[in-house]
Amino acid sequence: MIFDGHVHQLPDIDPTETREWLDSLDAVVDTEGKTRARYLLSRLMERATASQVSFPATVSTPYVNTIPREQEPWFPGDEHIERRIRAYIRWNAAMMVVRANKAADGIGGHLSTFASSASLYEIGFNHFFRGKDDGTPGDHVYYQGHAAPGIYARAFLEGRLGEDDLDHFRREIGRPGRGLSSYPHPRLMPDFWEFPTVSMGLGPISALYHARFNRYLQNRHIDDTSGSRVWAFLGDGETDEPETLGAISLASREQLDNLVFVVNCNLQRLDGPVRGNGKVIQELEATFRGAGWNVIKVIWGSKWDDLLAQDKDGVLLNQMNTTVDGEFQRYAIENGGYIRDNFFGPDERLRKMVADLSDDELRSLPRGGHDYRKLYAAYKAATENLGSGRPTVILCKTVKGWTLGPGFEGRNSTHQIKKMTKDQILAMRDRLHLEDVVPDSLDADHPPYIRLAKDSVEFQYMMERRKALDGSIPKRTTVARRPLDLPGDGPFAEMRSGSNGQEVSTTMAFTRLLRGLARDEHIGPRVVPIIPDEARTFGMDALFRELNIYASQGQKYEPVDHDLLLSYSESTKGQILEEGITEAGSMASFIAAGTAYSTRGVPMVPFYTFYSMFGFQRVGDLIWQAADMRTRGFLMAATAGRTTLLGEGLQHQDGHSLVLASTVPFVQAYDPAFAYEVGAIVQAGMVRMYGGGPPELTDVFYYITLYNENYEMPPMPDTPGLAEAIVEGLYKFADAPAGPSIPATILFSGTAHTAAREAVAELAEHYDVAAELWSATSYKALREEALAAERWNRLHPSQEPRVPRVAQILADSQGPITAVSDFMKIVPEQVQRFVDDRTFVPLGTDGMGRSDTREALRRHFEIDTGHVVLAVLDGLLADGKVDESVVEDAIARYDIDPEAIDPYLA
Ligand SMILES: Cc1ncc(C[n+]2csc(CCOP(=O)(O)OP(=O)(O)O)c2C)c(N)n1
Ligand SMILES: [Mg+2]
Repeated sequence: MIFDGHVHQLPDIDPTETREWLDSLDAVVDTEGKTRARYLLSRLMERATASQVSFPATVSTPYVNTIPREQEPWFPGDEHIERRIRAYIRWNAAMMVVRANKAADGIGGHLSTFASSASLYEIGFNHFFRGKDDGTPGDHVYYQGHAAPGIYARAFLEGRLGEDDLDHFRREIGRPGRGLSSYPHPRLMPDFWEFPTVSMGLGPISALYHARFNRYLQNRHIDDTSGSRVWAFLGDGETDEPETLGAISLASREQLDNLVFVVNCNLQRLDGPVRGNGKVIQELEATFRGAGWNVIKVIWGSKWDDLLAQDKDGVLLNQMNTTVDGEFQRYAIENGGYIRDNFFGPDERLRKMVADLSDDELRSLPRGGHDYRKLYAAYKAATENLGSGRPTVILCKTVKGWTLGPGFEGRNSTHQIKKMTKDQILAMRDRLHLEDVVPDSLDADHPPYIRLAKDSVEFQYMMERRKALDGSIPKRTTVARRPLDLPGDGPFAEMRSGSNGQEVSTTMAFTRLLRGLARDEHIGPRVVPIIPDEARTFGMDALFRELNIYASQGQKYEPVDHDLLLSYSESTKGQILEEGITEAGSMASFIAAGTAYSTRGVPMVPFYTFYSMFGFQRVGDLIWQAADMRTRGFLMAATAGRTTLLGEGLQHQDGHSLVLASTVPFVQAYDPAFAYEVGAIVQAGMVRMYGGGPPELTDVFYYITLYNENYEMPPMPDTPGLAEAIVEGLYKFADAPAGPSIPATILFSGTAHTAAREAVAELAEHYDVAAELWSATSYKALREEALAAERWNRLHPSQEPRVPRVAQILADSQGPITAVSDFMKIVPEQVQRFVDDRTFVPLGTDGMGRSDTREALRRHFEIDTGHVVLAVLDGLLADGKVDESVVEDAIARYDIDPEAIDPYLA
């Protein structure tokens, strides 16, 4: 590849010819100037491309529309009717926000985002977005979160929502499932919204991985996704987010020509300009082109075409190229005179070009993003791009607050304005030419919505268009097109049988389970193992050969380890999504797979296994989004525990993700100690999420810690009801040893079971204490059940109080309770309040991690055997069952330094 002058490193085989070309160029620059030289060079490059002379693409093109007027296709719609429909929708969208803020001051909502993007959506609704009414999943459209009022306004015009619905925008309480959520939230409006987008950046990255997951389904012959395009609408300010741009190279690498990003470049974000001193469209063009995307710029409306056609000297183009966005924003709010003087004024040739145009005409030279013909051309080009292997981004220049009037358009404050005076409302009406449907006498506190008669031409047109495109959207459905059978018991039976003397970790056990499930005749192909670049850490590289790594283009090379049994095997039909080092991307894949039951009617079972430290902490917002989106699947938090993961230190050792997990409703968080616990939880999870049932039960996902410490996995005791107890969060693991006389109770989770078991033996031998052992698999589950009971009791004072399950279970135990885990103390403390008749001593790993051996770390964080013994005795001291000397004896026996620094502070 020859680039940027590096040609000097190659031999020149004909210096005379080279000289001639260079001299010609010099002559053009000298006599006709740089603009002409640039023009000629561009023509040469065009010709080279046409002659298949490969040449690296430039990263940016001039500041004009990518599609020239002469290449615009015929517009098949009825311009007039579409303009009317757009005006009605613009009106209703604005009025619903105005009315909402009249009814409830401060309730919020946004006027200007949709105002700038109405045409971007309407072109899609009338001509491109495919619905689901033909029984296929249609297109997957990610609407920009702040444009939600416009989407509701269209649904209203189509008759899907009523006036009362619009009046409950942002007032959802008391109307279960019938309020209109502030933004797209499937959790709140499960029959309407599909994709949450409002946390900036999450929409784009999710859309991108969704397009990729569709290809995965296609290549693996699980579902024909060829009829579905993924459209993602985003703001130009939103492209500041690393999630928005951070994954775009994946889209070209994976040849996702089923993906279209539409960026609403209104040049503004919340506080002010996106790039006041630069040009966001040019910057984005360079970024996307550099990443291999097909970039379509829609900058200027049709009226500019005539001017550009006159631009013989390139002065207009030069002005377009050199005017910065901050100045363009200014032109959006100034009058025609200002534009004449400042944009066209400085150059006589430019001024002459617009001499025939009035100030008003100058002022209304529109931007491309408000020109439906230009937009139609761009969208059509994007859809015809299928087969090129290139994803498309359409960069549309718009005015923020367009048609809302002078107080809104292009103003820095426009994003936040939610109210309109009567004059502003009437001005908007006039601007939209709605005088015939909105009277002067309107009540500004309660401006009317425009509703269409069913026999009006606009209604007929709009509905006919949607019918031709397979029905109204957005619409979320959960009809299983390809149902899933639950797995057989085989893989779980293996978990229950224990490791027969072998020392293994729960991670290794889980890998066996995963392999078993992937081989299962019922659900095997539906299992989606997802791993960021960490399979070897988890011992999952064993699956590479067997399940293969998904690679859309197969494996074009012989892997370096081809002669090994566990070689790095990629294939088009590969099952594993080896995502590389991107936890955000892996989460986006998890969401795409875990929502396929709805987006495609094809339930898939993702197991995303990752470094637990880089889960909730790193991509917590995506996990929150997953919960919003009703994702189903398993998040497997490997290398869990602040002390179990030795050596790696502060930035790796996770002792708090379970605390973070406790903040997300619908997350089923577990901290299992043994393989059979992992098996029981996964098996129950399968049944719960994929076995049918009401959405409040099925629409959850699991968070399960996995450890890398090896020990023997005991077989599952055949106690009746044990599997259910594991799922509920707590069960008795071992009775107290016979002999000693002072009862006590120890709860353990995960790898802390070793210290707990050793402590039982020590307590019996040295302190006459008979401690029983309980495995606490989920404090979150116990707490949530207890909170529900507590709430019920408060609300039903005269009825028999419910006893929280954790209290019922622990009523069978005796003595003070010591709870130990490799996580922070606040994890077991979640249940402490509900057993407050008992002394409760939590032990945990509060503080930042550090590198050392497990023994040293557990001593440091005070969760080793000696500390468990000490904690039990301390509880007994509080209960008056032993005296201080006994506790002091333990401090001495286990060589505990009472003056050691508190690990939380160290
Ligand atoms: C992660 C995140 N940070 C901040 C916000 C708050 N916020 C809402 S809208 C907005 C500005 C959006 O600007 P842009 O993307 O250009 O959208 P538009 O101009 O079309 O409204 C910001 C910062 C958010 N929603 N999400
Ligand atoms: Mg913007």
